[in-house]
Amino acid sequence: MNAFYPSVGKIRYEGSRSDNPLSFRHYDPDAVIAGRTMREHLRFAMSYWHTMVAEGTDMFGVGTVDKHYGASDPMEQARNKARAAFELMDKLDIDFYCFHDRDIAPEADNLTETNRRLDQIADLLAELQQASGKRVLWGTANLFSHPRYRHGAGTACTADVFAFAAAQVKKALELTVRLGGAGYVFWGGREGYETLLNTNMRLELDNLARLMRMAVDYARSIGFKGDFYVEPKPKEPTKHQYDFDAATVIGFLRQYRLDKDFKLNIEANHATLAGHSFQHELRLARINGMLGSIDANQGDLLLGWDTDQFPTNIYDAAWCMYEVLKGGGFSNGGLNFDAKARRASSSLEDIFYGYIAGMDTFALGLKLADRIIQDGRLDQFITDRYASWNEGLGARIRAGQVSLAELEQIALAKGDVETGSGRQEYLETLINNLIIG
Ligand code: XLS
Ligand code: CA
Ligand code: CA
Repeated sequence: MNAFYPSVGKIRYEGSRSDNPLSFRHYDPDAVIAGRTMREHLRFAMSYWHTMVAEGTDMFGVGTVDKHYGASDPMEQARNKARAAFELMDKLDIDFYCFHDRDIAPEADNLTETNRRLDQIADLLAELQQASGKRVLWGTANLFSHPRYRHGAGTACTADVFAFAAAQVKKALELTVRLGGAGYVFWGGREGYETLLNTNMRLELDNLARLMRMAVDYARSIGFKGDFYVEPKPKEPTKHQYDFDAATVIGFLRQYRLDKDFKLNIEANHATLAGHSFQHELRLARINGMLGSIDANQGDLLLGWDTDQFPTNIYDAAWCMYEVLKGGGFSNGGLNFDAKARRASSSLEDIFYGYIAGMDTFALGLKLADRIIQDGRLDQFITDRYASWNEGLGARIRAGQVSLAELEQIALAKGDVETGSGRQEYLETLINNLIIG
């Protein structure tokens, strides 16, 4: 397949000394690290919306990249888009893709025709998957672009809009199942509010949970065996989104007894928008048994919005893969590049440079995370720091055997206590030395 990206050949691993910019220097798919191949650890996915659809439009100007794929008819464009997607994944050796319903086929003026179009494109995608072995990491419904969702979808103020959203979720689930998807994402793009002056927050949250419960029940009834994810994001497009961050989403899922059915899809750029580090969000998800999948990208710390850049920060990638390895690795999840080339990066090759940068950054991140774990000094430091909780008083407190009054007696008897150094600078240097070598 060489129809849509004729100037780029297959990207191959050439090692870190290669000066070929269209090669991998770290991503060696079949190399084994910590008992699995890099391909199995990283489970890279292409985001259909950024890569195949978005043309670089921003609030100040039209697109800079032509994504018509040589066709003028919208359905022919959608078919070519699918073919181009598989050419790109083949050339980059990417095994998975993620899509919204509206990415793969254009919406018509009624739902019946829209769904017919989706089925037609799904036929083609199934054929392309069959021929290539590529798979769907997760599917989702776009419940935020159309004006009907301007007040929300699952949190809409009118029941009719809620019904439309439910119909779209049902169809997106059917597509995901049909294409063998390993996951299904809820990202609440308009599920939030602009002002409390017109908002019934209680009803909106209850309804969002209702939609999610219906989705789980229906998906399981049609044979979906994969994972459901909620993807936290604090704001943008709404001023305040209900799925603010990992902690908020975990609380929501527990409140509505959805915590056994959902994990989290953590996006790096959303973490920093929420005022957290990427690793903080991953850690919180992991220690709650809910680290499901990851949207690998990065923001720009000088800008306050979701820039969705291809990830190049080696430290962030290393800490991300550290959390993934500590969590036992991905099961149904993976690393989806929810990332786009900059608007000014407008040549055909630029998207390849973007993916190569992201894939190599995470391949290196995986190697470094493994190195940190194998080295063992960081983990040992933390174990030692909390050693007093494993015996004597600490062990008895953890076992719930000590009262507040008894603790007071212990403190009074001691008069005062000493505690050691946190040694942050020592640890930062240890990590630098492990990373830089
Ligand atoms: C937008 C989100 C979105 C989700 C899927 O900021 O990242 O792309 O990943 O709807
Ligand atoms: Ca995302
Ligand atoms: Ca984003």
